[in-house]
Amino acid sequence: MTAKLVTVQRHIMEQQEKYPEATGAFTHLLQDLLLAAKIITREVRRAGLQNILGLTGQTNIQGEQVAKLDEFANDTIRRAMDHGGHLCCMASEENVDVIPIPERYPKGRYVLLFDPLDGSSNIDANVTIGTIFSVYRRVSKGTDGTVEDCTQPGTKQVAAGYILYGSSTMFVYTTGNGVHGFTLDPTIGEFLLSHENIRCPRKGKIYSVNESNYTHWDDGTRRFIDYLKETNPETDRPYSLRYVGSLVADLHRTLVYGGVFLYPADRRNPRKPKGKLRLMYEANPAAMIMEQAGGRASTGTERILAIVPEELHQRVPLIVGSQDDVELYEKFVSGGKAEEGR
Ligand code: AHM
Ligand code: MG
Repeated sequence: MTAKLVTVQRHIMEQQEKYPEATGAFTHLLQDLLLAAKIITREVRRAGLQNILGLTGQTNIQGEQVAKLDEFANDTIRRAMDHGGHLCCMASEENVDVIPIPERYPKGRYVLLFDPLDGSSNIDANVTIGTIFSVYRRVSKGTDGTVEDCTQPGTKQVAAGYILYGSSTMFVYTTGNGVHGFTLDPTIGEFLLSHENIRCPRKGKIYSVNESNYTHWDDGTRRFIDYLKETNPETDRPYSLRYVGSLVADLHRTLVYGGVFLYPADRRNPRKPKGKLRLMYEANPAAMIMEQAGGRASTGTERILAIVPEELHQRVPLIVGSQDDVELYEKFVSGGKAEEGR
C-alpha cells in the first residue's frame, strides 16, 4: 500500500471542520484560488509555444518590467477571486492600490494578498517560478475593504501558501495547523496530498543568497556568509550554495532540505536600503509557512510576523529557514561570535 489518496479540496474541508464556527467561505476561497493555479499552470507549461514569453513593455509599481505571464497570472487570480463573495478586497504586488471587489458582486470577510508570478525574471529561461499568497480577515467596518485590511501584521494571517511551477506543480499551504503540500496530477487535474505535515530540519547544510550584493551588506551579514563557507566540523564541509532567484523555489527547497535563505538589506545600495522582498506579498506568507514547519523568519533583528506594516508595498530584509541557522544569523548581526551559535 502506498500513501492515502487525498485531494486538496478534501484536505481543506477537513481542516475547516476543526472550526465549528466555520461557514465554508474560507474553503470556497481556497478552491477558487486553486482554479486560478490550474489555469496559470496550463499557461506556464505552454509558454514557449505561444506568444506569451517576453515583456509587456509596461513597468509595475515596483519599477520592474512586467512580463506577459505576470500580467496573465495577475488577471487570472483577479478573475477567479472577485465574484465568489468571500473577499472584501485584494492587493497584488503588480497593482499600486488595493483591488476593490466590483460593485456588482457580493463582498465577504476575507482579504487576499498575492504576488501572482514571483521570480518572473526567470520565465523566459524556463526556470521555476511561483505564486505566493496570504489571507487575512477584514478589520475595517463598512462594505468595501480598505488599505487597513491589507496592511495587518503577519501574525493576523489566517492562511498562507504558494504554488510552485516546477518540474511538477505543487500547492503548499498552512491555516495554522502545520504545512501541507499537494502535487498536481495533470492527467486528472487534481492536486493530491504528497507532503503531509512538512517539517523544516532544525539545521541545514545549504545557504541561498544573491552573493553579488556582498559588498553592500552590513558586516554581520558578511561575516555570517564567510563563516558558512568555512568547514563545518559537523559535516566536514562548508555549507553548499543554491540560489534559483525565484523566492518560491528557494523557499520550497529551504523548507524541505533545511538551511537558510537570505535577502538582506543593501545598506549602501540606495535602491534596496530595506532589502528587495515585499513584506505583504512575500515575507509574511514565507514566514508563516516556515514558522508552521518549525523554522524561523526574521529581518535579523525582528520577527517578520511581528512587523507592523507602514505601507502596502513595503520592503523588508528576509532571513528565513531552519531554526538554528536563522538564529545563528541573528547572533552575527547583533555582534555575537560564531562559536556562540554552535
Ligand atoms: P519579483 O517578485 O519581481 O519576481 O522579484 C522577486 C524575486 C524573488 O523571487 C527572488 O528571491 C528575488 O527577486 C531575486 O532577486 P535578485 O535577482 O536580486 O537576486
Ligand atoms: Mg513578483
